[in-house]
Amino acid sequence: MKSVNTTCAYCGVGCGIDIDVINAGTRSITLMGTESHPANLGRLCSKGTALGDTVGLQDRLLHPEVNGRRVEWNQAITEVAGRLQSIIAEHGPDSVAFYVSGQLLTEDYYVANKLMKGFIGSANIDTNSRLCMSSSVAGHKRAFGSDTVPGCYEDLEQADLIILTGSNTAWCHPVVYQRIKAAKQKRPDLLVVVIDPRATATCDIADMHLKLASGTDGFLFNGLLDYLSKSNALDKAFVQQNTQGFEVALHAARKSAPDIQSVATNCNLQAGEIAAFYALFAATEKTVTVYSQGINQSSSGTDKVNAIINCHLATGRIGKIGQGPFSLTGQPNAMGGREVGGLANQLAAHMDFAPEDIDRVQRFWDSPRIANQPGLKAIPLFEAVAEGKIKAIWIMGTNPAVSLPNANKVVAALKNCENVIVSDCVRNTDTTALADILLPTTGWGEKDGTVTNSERRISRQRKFLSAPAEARHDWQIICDVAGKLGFGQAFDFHSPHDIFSEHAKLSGFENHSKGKRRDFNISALQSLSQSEYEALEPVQWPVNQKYPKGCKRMFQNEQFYTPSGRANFIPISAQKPQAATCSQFPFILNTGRVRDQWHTMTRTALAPQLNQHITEPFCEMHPQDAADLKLEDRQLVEIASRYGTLIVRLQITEQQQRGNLFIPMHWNRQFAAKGNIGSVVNAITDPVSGQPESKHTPVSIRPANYQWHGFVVSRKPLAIEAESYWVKIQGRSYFHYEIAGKDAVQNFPPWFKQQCRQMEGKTGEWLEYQDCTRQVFRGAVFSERGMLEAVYFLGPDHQLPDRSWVRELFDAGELTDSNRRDLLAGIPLAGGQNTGKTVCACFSVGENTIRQAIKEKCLKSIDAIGNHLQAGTNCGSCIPELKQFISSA
Ligand SMILES: Nc1nc2c(c(=O)[nH]1)N[C@H]1C(S)=C(S)[C@@H](COP(=O)(O)OP(=O)(O)OC[C@H]3O[C@@H](n4cnc5c(=O)[nH]c(N)nc54)[C@H](O)[C@@H]3O)O[C@H]1N2
Ligand SMILES: Nc1nc2c(c(=O)[nH]1)N[C@H]1C(S)=C(S)[C@@H](COP(=O)(O)OP(=O)(O)OC[C@H]3O[C@@H](n4cnc5c(=O)[nH]c(N)nc54)[C@H](O)[C@@H]3O)O[C@H]1N2
Ligand code: SF4
Ligand SMILES: [Mo]
Repeated sequence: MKSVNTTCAYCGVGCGIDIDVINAGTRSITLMGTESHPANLGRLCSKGTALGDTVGLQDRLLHPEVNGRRVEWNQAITEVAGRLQSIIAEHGPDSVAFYVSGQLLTEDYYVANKLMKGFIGSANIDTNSRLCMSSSVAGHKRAFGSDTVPGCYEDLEQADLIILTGSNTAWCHPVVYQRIKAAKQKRPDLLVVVIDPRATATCDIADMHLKLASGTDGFLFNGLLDYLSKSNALDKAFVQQNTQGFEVALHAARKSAPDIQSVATNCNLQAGEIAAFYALFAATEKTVTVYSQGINQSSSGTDKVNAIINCHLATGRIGKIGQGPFSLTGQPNAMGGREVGGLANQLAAHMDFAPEDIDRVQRFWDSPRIANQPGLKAIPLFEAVAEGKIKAIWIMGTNPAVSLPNANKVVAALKNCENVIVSDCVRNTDTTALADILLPTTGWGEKDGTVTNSERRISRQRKFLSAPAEARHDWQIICDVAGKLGFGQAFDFHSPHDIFSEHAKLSGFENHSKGKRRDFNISALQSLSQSEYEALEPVQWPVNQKYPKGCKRMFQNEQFYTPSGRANFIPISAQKPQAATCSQFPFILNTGRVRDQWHTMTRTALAPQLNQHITEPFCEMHPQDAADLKLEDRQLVEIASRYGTLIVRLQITEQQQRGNLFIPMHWNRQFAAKGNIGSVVNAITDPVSGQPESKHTPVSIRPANYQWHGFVVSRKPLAIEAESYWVKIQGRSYFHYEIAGKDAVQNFPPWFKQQCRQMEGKTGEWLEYQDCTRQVFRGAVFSERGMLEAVYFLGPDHQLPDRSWVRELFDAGELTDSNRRDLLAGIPLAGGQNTGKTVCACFSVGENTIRQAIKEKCLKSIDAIGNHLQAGTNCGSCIPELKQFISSA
């Protein structure tokens, strides 16, 4: 058995993974982190570890469909090209659009961009990176004249101070977090400051947590710039020789942050904690400031990025070991997408719409026409679909019906549009439900190509499984459509290698002249042979004559990509978020991620062990706010904004600050009745980058009144449309549903019984328990073979038995008589164990098991828990929770 080395399908850390295919027929694999990959050095997080459970064929889109009918590929391609062609002929190139994704491989992305901009001749191609990295891109370009991430992961290990702002690193970039944590353990002098309106798992390693008011980082960093100047902490020589615009920026900073007290007022922090943070920054040369969506997803995200960069330029802390601003990218190929020009305001190879760039790219592509101005960014692009100005949209590798703000409007727009083309590897998503044409793509493990991680490192994704049924590679589908449109010659690519070579060549094309150099240059890779491309080792761009082996750190020579070669200070007038709370919508809704799910769950929800840590969409709220509104922990609540509503379970926690709520972004119509976060999030955007403010929506919250609550566990999936609240959770041998109903509880069993009758067979058996006065109902169905097939538990409120032991009965096989009695009693009377919510996803260890072991065996450390139960010994993501259990014991 030969291992295949590839890169993880998920986050921008870009971990290397070694795969062993156990059985290609059943698609069974084992995997481990690649020891030699510079991003992870053998580590993986819970999501990477569970990738093997996501490569099955369950839920895959396997055949092309047009208007709901299965068709041959040739017909699907003809249909796509035909529709595009006739719309373009009648309404011009700007009447069609592509909406693509940072989860496409660079090669897929390159041809999509080339087709739209260079051959269709419109720049109406935008990407979900608009919702993710576009403020960072815009901030980099304003400061450096290029979209350059200066540093590398090693800088985090070499720093003396790491500031994590707007980043829940522990859950979203877990392997980077593990590296920071390991460095801190080795060298306790390495200090970590977390800046976040809520306490997160990342705070576990924080020496200081600034729990600032939502959206106020601009004030904090403007105040820091002023402080650095007043306390003589500037690198004056660097500022003078390598930058421009310092005085104006300082003046602007002082205007919005005249003193620490005013920063404290705006950020709702103590003056003392701000002073301590400023003093730490001023005193620590080796400082890295890491930022992610808490900064980018804001109506002034670009300004916040520049407020941070300003402080690094003022202290000369950039391009040096252990120093620099560091934008952590989200998706596996967020960076690759920027390199090929996937955003509507970029061209290709880090070129823009300057006349000489347009000319250069057109000559290189030898294209008949080329877009000569930026296209529509994601939010206005979907508005144009709603208005009927865009008449055909091709969506690839993203799920906008869930992930765009004001998603109800997006859904309505796509419903109205007659030409919605969706390329996806998964059959049922909220977006595929709206498609007129469905194109089945290969997925992770079946495709070949490259991705670029947060530290500019290009790694190969390699295929280890064959494409199932009729699935095709994204690049092939795009090239086929291009061919049908008459552009066959320019899209005559036979492999990802062909495309990569052209992409690499373009990056070096006329990229030498002084003052006009571009940062992105991988021209040294343009002549790789097919086998060299196959064997390509992870390498950080630029990779050119000067850096044939790649380059760890940019700006070491203190030269930037502006015409003058100097970096720009940007004057920032700090802004509060655009939408303010009001009496109707008095709470601020913050949204983001949880540890074990990836975005809209199309893949992570297939992995049973990733569905156990957090099973339902929830809303975090401060205890005092909950007390004021008389809301109870775990009750169902309705959240409403100007845009829409959703229903989630309340989670009362001190981690939240007063007036703020937090709901994860993941759940949608495939997994929950009313959990789609996009339907409430406001579509307000940053004026420079166009990135939506997904972290700040004014909302209201009230109890969602249900007559009864319950849960069902079944060996087979059930249809439960009858109930107005449901959440679906997939386990290894069962499907678990949380449900609640508004009408009489007696109405519940019919649909359930109907479906169970088939499971029962002829000689199966029903057990039922009814207590009409207490409104408690339980039931179980056993098959002819005595196997437990389905159970339900209903009650008048959400205080129901623990689910873990019930689910374990499904894994157990045949049940004993006492198991049966337990089921009716609603508790494990004898012998059974409530392991509780799964905390360690890697080894499936539950909360109750851990708490019990801590108590009974007097476990006092993470190591002791690890030795005893294995929990926390693989990816380590659960360690913050384990610590809480120890301290509460
Ligand atoms: N488990 C998991 N990991 C992922 C992903 C996933 O879906 N699941 N997605 C990947 C992708 S595409 C991305 S973009 C990254 C995102 O990675 P992160 O940006 O780390 O993740 P988020 O949870 O979106 O938001 C980060 C934090 O910003 C905080 N925040 C909100 N408002 C503010 C503010 O005004 N100021 C500050 N300083 N902080 C604020 C939130 O409370 C939250 O804790 O994660 C990647 N990794
Ligand atoms: N409220 C709120 N909304 C947010 C955010 C937030 O923090 N809060 N974050 C935003 C951010 S940062 C991001 S990145 C977006 C992510 O949002 P999306 O991009 O919409 O989320 P995904 O679930 O990753 O969607 C990827 C889709 O591509 C499919 N897919 C996987 N592999 C392939 C492939 O190889 N080819 C093709 N064609 N399809 C494939 C998957 O099945 C899935 O349907 O969400 C944004 N929306
Ligand atoms: S840290 Fe990111 S890239 Fe690494 S294994 Fe986890 S999800 Fe995959
Ligand atoms: Mo993202």
